[in-house]
Amino acid sequence: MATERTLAILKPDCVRKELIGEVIRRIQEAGFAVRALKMTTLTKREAEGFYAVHEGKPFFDELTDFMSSGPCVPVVLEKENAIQDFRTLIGATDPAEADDGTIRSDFADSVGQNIVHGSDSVENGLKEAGYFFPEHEIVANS
Ligand code: 3AN
Repeated sequence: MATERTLAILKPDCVRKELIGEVIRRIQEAGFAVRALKMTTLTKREAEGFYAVHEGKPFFDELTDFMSSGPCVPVVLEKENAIQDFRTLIGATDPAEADDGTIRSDFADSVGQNIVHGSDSVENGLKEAGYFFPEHEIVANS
């Protein structure tokens, strides 16, 4: 299996609930290597750029308001099969449908405020990591 890159974002609700450490602990325990990490507050425009694929959807304004409502923590992760394995670790978008023991099932309040983002394809993992980090800020080994 190939090593893949995924971009996680610990969303503003994760930061507000003081769950940064707990979520990163679960991510590392599941075997993901942390290659880059920072805390940043997105402007509304930056949130709109990141979620451009959802432009025009009814929840776009709510989503980008929320994502720019406070600090978030983007994290570049690598692992074999990272895209699928990360989505399994976080659970379904709607926490009410997420499997028991997943991050969203344990900590998320709603489909809009669901603690963590994960890339949905290998192509988007690379693209989304580049949205937050130039390649020279992504370490090769940890
Ligand atoms: P995922 O993050 O699980 O890949 P997507 O790509 O379907 O989910 O949705 C992108 C983001 O948009 C989600 N993280 C979620 O917070 C938000 N979102 C999706 N559906 C809704 C909705 N019905 N109402 C509010 N926010 C939503």
